Amino acid sequence: MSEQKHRCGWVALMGPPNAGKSTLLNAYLGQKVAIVTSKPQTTRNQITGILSEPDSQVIFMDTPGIHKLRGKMNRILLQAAWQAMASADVLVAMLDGDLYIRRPEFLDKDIEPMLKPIAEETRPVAVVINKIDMFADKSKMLPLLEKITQIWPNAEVFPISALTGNGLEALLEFIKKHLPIAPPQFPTDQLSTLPIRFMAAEIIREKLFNTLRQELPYSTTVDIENWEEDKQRKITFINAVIYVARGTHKAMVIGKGGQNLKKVGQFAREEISTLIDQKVHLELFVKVREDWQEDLNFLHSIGLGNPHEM
Ligand SMILES: Nc1nc2c(ncn2[C@@H]2O[C@H](COP(=O)(O)OP(=O)(O)OP(=O)(O)O)[C@@H](O)[C@H]2O)c(=O)[nH]1
Ligand SMILES: [Mg+2]
Repeated sequence: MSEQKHRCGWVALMGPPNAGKSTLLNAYLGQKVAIVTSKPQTTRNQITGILSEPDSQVIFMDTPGIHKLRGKMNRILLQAAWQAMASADVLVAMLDGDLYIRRPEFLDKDIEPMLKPIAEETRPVAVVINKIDMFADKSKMLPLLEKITQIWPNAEVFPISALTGNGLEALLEFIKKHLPIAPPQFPTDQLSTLPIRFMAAEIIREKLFNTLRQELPYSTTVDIENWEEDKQRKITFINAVIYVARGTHKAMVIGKGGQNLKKVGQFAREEISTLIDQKVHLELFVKVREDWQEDLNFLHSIGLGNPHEM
């Protein structure tokens, strides 16, 4: 491909919580840059993933799910999503096809916040119906397709499964086709614009989501306090703090005989070690910080709202 034909641009992955946005990003990159859990509202930042191919560089912005919730942290999360939308060349709005086929009543509520912004959009929009692996009878999708074409006639619709990879090529073709002709903006071996220690904190947060029950993970957050590389011994020493919002949560995070914390630490250490390709010594501390979700300075200090300034 000649240099003049090279395309490069920004793509916003948006949609309601749990639709599979982060899963799609990881699928395109063939590597995990965004954490994924079965619980909604996992992503808390704008996560970038850079897909470099000979003819193009697609810079994806994975975003927190768009939903209506109060509180300072949730406002920051929504801001991250709308900011990504504002700076994108191409928009990808993702819906959980499986959910609306099982529970059609969720559709209107989920699309409501995006209804007008997307309908009035002049940039290229792909509406993605994800999780098609979950229903064998594809005709069940028809009412959903009909509704989308009606409310967003400007969008092109792509049924996909981010999990199995079905439909991903067609969607990527659409994205690439609509990117501006431009040289790569990042080195072609760079996977994300996020600092590695932010990614490590995210990995720990994912393990908290997987290990802790019910609502508890939502009131936790992770901050890397210390990161030191012993170049001679080829070990990275990491101290991370898990913040909880209440004293009672502390014991729950630690678990009986420390079993939860041990599990989180072990899984996170393995994954961070793979990420940085080095042995990792990880120490986790649990601290109570009441109302951390309402403390803007604290939220900023741990990279929420402005992850690039961590
Ligand atoms: N069956 C099926 N499950 C999927 C698919 N894509 C994602 N999932 C699952 O859906 C859940 C949510 O996926 P995420 O990628 O975390 O969703 P998200 O949109 O990033 O969610 P938030 O960050 O919370 O907004 C996870 O359990 C995924 O494994 C798919 O194509 N098929
Ligand atoms: Mg996500």
